[in-house]
Amino acid sequence: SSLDRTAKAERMFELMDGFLKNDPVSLQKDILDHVEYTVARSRFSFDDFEAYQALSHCIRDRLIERWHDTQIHFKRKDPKRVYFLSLEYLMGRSLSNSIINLGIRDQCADALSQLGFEFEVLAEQEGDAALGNGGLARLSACQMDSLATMDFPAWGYGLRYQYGLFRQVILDGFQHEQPDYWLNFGNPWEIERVHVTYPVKFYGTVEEDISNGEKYKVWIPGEMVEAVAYDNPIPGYGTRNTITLRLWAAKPSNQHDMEAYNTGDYIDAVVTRQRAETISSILYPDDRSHQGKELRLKQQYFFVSASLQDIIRRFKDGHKDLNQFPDKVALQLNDTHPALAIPEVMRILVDEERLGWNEAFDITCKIFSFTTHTVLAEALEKIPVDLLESLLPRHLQIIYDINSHFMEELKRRIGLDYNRLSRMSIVEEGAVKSIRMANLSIFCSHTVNGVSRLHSELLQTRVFKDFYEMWPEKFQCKTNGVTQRRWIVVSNPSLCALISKWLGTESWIRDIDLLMGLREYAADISLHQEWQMVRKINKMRLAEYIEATSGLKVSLDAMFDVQIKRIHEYKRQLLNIIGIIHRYDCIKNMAKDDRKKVVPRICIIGGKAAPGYEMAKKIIKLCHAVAEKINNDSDIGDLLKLVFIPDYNVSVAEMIIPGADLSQHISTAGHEASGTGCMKFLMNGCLLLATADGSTVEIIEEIGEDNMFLFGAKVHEVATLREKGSTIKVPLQFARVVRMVRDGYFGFQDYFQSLCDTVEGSNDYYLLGADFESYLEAQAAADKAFVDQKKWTQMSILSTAGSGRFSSDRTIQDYAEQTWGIEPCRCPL
Ligand code: AZC
Repeated sequence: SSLDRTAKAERMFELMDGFLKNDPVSLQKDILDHVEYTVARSRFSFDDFEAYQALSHCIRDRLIERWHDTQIHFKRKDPKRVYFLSLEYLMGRSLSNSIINLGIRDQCADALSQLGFEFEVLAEQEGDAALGNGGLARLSACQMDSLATMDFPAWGYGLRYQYGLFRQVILDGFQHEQPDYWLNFGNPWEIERVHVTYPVKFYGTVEEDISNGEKYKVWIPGEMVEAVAYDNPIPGYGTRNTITLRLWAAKPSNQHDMEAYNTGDYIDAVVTRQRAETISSILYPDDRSHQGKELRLKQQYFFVSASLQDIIRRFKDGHKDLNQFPDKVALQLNDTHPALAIPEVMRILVDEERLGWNEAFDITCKIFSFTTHTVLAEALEKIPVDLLESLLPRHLQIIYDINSHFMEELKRRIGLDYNRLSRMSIVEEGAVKSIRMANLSIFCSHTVNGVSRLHSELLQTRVFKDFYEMWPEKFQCKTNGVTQRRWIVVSNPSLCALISKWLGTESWIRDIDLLMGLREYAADISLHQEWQMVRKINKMRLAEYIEATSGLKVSLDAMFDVQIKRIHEYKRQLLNIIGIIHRYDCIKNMAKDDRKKVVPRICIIGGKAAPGYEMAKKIIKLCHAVAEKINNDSDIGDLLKLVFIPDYNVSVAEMIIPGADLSQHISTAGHEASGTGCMKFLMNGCLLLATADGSTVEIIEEIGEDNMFLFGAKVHEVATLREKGSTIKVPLQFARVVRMVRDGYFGFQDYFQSLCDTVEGSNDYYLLGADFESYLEAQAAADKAFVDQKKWTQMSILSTAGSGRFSSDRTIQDYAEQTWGIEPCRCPL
């Protein structure tokens, strides 16, 4: 009986001696217990890594308590839930973030120092969880933090890749990729759920059956794989709420070919079984072009199928009527990667639950919302029909059915405009017949959004114009944001303390709008002094890192000028490098006296290139070749240095961003959907040198054009410039620098020719030449401002003060109200 159960639970709780305690002595005891029983080391001799492991388990225990309470609370309250479906999460490290969100940083530091360890040193032992490529994946991680902090009943779903994003190793200036087997040393932040498993089916045939006089389709699969859940607790800040990021791993299925075992080849059968695990073994490292790979499609469906089985099981535990599904469930598609969830929901509703087609489709369209993260046409996923037909035959039929439904509706509304019909169709005819996942997602979602205002407008006026004209009410904008917990509190503790001191409260960590309060003190001399001191400490940390990784000693008085992000032609790292060569050339040709006026710069570049992206790899090599020349030129001394920081990832970003004076966000206008790096720099008081692209347009509105260095063609000018092609006036200095590279000034003459080709004449698609003059002007303005440290510091304070709108808390609030229709569900303390 339930009374018995309550009594039993109470007795157990008594035995547990209540919840774990967070005073330093209790923490010490727990850490030592884990040294002994979990890590199995002697409590008299354990090293930093073992101490990190023990501490992590001690924190994990505390996360689990809150997480249990949260799940019980959600179950009891049964609110509408949001399920965030994303194939990528860039979580980085978990220890510091967890301790801060649990509110026990100081207690942990005390406990450790009494045991003879330093918290910072242990935190450095942790490797990054890099289950994603770039912006999209880090955004998912920031949004999970906000969902937890703001008490939303949310679940994240993803894949537990055994190999995360490759490690970048630089040899002789070239990028090499090495596998990231991140689970090598165990992962204390996940909990394996051996009993939460679902079968996932592939291949096979579709047959027809009749029951109760009605025909229906049955999918007879040819292969079966098991999905096992790994739960990663995500703690909120300033709340007991701790939500779940559930990642699926593939395991061989037990039902799998019993036949083989019976008929003989035991070894072969085991080896085949083992192959099932490859589905979740590796993250695809190209962030925007993975068309037509079977394994990728398998990953997508594996992920979608397991997640939906889990979601439906949870729904059915308490609800019978599937018509209530949309009242209880919101499914968020993070880009088109999980879009197979649409035909999968239809398949479940129609084939398994036996709902009528229209009823099922009505439910489907009420639950999905779709975010797109790009404007690049090549990033819009297409799945070859052949591939889909063999792997997921029933899904292909359903997609065709959806499309004919769609085409009928379109014809009713626009008539027989065949051009338009074929543009909008979910099925693309052509050399390779394929399925347009974006079109499917738009048609079947109740809302579609871009990730900045500019991007959302471009979706409406260009990328998805046809759709916007039909369903303007579907289109929304959700400007991205980043979490201040990780990007200030964890990564910049000195700035965090300073902000709290001047605002007289720590509440801004949950209520970011309070940062605006700093504006009042933007001209205050004593704040200036403290602000500069904090910046200096962070620059020192970065300088030490540079020296450790590259051997280069850099002066703290120089301007630290940073560009860190994936290497892409549209992001124009090449413009940065050409600018650096130009600066070098100018200094070389300067009279001794003039050199005194040069503002010394440390140019820092970091980022990975997709392994198959040749131009991006050449850009990395050029950066190294130029650095080699400049850094060894005694004539230049401290006036200019160029550093490439290898293996850029989340934890490297946490160290670089607080130490940057200036950061560059210089994509050709109309190409960066939003950009989130700029928001992290802004929060940390780093000044931006940027084009009016993506979210920088909104940053300008918040801090004013005077507080940043803006340059370059605007979106509406880009098309005209491109039309002009080779008749654009390109500054002589630009041509001169490109010539230097072509002529072998930096060596590797042959290798760089094709790179130079991309920026000359009508080839210069990203308009480096056209924007060059304006770029140099912005750089000169930055130099000028840097000399006036009072002015610079004021701009820096105003940047932080104006960054509130770019917190992911704001983004999530907007999604909750305008897209998902969910409300907070706060677990009592
Ligand atoms: C990125 C966009 O390039 C970036 O501008 C944006 O800030 C970020 O998403 C988050 O919305 N896109 C990706 O990382 N990947 C793809 C496939 O677009």
